[in-house]
Amino acid sequence: MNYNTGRTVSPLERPRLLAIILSVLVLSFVARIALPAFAGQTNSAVVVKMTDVPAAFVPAKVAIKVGGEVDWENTGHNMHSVTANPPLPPGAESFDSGFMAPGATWTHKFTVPGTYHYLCIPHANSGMAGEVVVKK
Ligand SMILES: [Cu+2]
Repeated sequence: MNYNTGRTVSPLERPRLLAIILSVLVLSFVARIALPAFAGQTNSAVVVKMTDVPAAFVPAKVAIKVGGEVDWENTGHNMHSVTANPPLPPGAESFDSGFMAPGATWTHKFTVPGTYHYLCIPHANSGMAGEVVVKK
C-alpha cells in the first residue's frame, strides 16, 4: 500500500512553479520602475535628454515638486546648453549650465515654485527650448 499522502511537486509542475515565481519577481521589478512614471508628471527628479536632430529637449516640458531636481543629459554629438530664459518666477535664481559636451549631464535643483523657461544657446534660433513647472 502506498501511504504517501503528502503532496509533492511533480516534475511536470516544477517548470510552471518556477515560471510563476519568476513572473512575480519580474512584475514587482517592473512595477517599481514603471509606477513613478504613472504617478503623474510631478516627480522629485526627472531627466531631460538633449538631442541633435532635431535640436531639442526631450521632453520639452516637465513638472516637478518644489525642491526637486532636473537632470539634463546631452545624448547628442553637438554642444548644448541649459540656459534660463527670463522672466523667472519672483525670487528664483537664474541658471546656466554653460556649454555641455556630448555625454555630459547637468543637474539643477528648483527651490522656488513657478514656471521656468529655458533654452539652448547654440540652438536657440532652431527653437531648442524647454519649460520646467515647479509645483508647491
Ligand atoms: Cu542645443
